Amino acid sequence: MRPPVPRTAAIHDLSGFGRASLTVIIPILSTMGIQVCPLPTAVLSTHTGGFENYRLTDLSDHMRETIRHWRDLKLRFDAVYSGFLGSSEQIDIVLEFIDIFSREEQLVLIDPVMGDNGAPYAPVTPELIRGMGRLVKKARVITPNFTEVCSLLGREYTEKIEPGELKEWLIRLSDLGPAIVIATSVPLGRSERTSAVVAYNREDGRFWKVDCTFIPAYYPGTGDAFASVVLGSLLQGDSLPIALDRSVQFATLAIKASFGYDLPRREGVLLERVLSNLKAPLTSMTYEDW
Ligand code: PXL
Repeated sequence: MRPPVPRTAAIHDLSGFGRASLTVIIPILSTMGIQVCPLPTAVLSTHTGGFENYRLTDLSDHMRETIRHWRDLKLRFDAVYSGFLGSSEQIDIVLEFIDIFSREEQLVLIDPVMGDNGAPYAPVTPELIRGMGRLVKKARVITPNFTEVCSLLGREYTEKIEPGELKEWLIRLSDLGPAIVIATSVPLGRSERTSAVVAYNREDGRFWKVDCTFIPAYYPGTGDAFASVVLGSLLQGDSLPIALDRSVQFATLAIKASFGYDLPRREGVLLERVLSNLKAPLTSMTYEDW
């Protein structure tokens, strides 16, 4: 019998302080009615965005053992969702995971977490960046930010991109494997104060765009929140543009709920204040068929 609650494996790190990765992903997906089975890639004292001297323990061996145990248990997953990896050797572990647990109709979402604002995150190596290029081939959906789009295509980061060129880039990423490519923080730049989420679906050849309000603040973990809402929404049966709208609206609300307080940005958004909004119906649709 199909379980009444969709189940996802979540292959991300567990950062003890700072609201990123699993500490964001689990509450969001649980609130959206999705069972999350974490396969932690690394345990960190804090995430790496704005904290120095963080401690990172790579969990590659534990991941391999967990995969064996879950295979023996014959666990089934409606989705496989991966993000920040603790080292480049974990690319092959995630590929093995996808091979072993693949099922028809399974949603494989890879968030190729590597960097932001034109720079790689501190522990991200050139090998990991190359490996991410192999991993995204196995995904149905990928959710790179614009910095990660540039990395995956082997291009220099640019601060502005024209619509025609962006569309070509998304098609090239999709040609690598994923049917759906969702790029965030895209500097389409009618003004410096806006960015957009743009998605391409190879299956119907359509592009979608949602403009994002510019808030002059960067909070770690918002990419994890965004991708989690995309996954939860698609698993609930939403269309791609509705999933995009829900994700942008939730991430924007989370940032706005935090911005008015004089709190260190590195502590992340006040997720606990906004989680219940995930249960509310969308009040407006802002997507464009582009
Ligand atoms: O939010 C992405 C992310 C995930 N995991 C770790 C990070 C970051 C971003 O800084 O440092 C450990």
